[in-house]
Amino acid sequence: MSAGNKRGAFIVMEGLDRSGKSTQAARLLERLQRADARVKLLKFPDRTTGIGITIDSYLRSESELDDRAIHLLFSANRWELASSIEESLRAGSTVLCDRYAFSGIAFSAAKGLPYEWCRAPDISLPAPDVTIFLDITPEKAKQRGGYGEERYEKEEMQRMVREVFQRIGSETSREQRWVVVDAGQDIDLVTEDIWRIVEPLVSGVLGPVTRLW
Ligand code: T5A
Ligand code: NA
Repeated sequence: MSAGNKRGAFIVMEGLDRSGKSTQAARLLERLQRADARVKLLKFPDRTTGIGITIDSYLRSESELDDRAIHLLFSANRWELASSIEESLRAGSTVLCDRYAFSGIAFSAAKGLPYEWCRAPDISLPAPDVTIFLDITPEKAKQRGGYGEERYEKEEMQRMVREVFQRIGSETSREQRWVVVDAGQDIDLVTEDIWRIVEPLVSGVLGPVTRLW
């Protein structure tokens, strides 16, 4: 994988809480590094920025915020990093992102905010070349360690979130691909499924970065 003037691929991992995004993102990072690709791993929410600290406090139920206000903060947290994502892609780095705008819509719409309203603040963010949706039932996700500590980690909420994710997937264009992976499988099988999606993407030539939505 020689760099040349080739731009980097933008890969997003999405899924319910405990679907295995962070585990798989770490494995993919390592594999891409071994394959000699320059790669950056990001995670949203980025809890380290000023906005991110406010989001973190909300998620831990240490503070309350209007549903619309927190939605806009999640989006602003992505906009804080949008230009650096684009710069990295242009410089030839692969950008791997643990959650993105799709989570923004899924969780807020699941709370009852209008779907179209939820999409609006993320219009024209850099669009991923592929979104890998780690699909798992809320029942199975719940059996994994630590479920139940943060605000949205309740089975009924996760069920609604999954339905919105399914709608998002069905509306995603062919250019901005949405690929579903069975996240209920053994960890190594999930890793292999993901690599089969990513390998051709990072070794191929990509057109210009597109925009949401
Ligand atoms: N949110 C986020 C919004 O509302 N709006 C937004 O715009 C955004 C960006 C925080 C919350 O914020 C919401 C969504 C979330 O509710 P977060 O910090 O990403 O988001 O929190 P989680 O998604 O919950 O992160 P987790 O770390 O809990 O889940 P992961 O990353 O999906 O799962 P992971 O990899 O940590 O794995 C969980 C456990 O399962 C095991 C792991 O070892 C680990 O113990 N595991 C498996 N076990 C069996 N089989 C497998 N295949 C396994 N894969 C992993
Ligand atoms: Na969580």
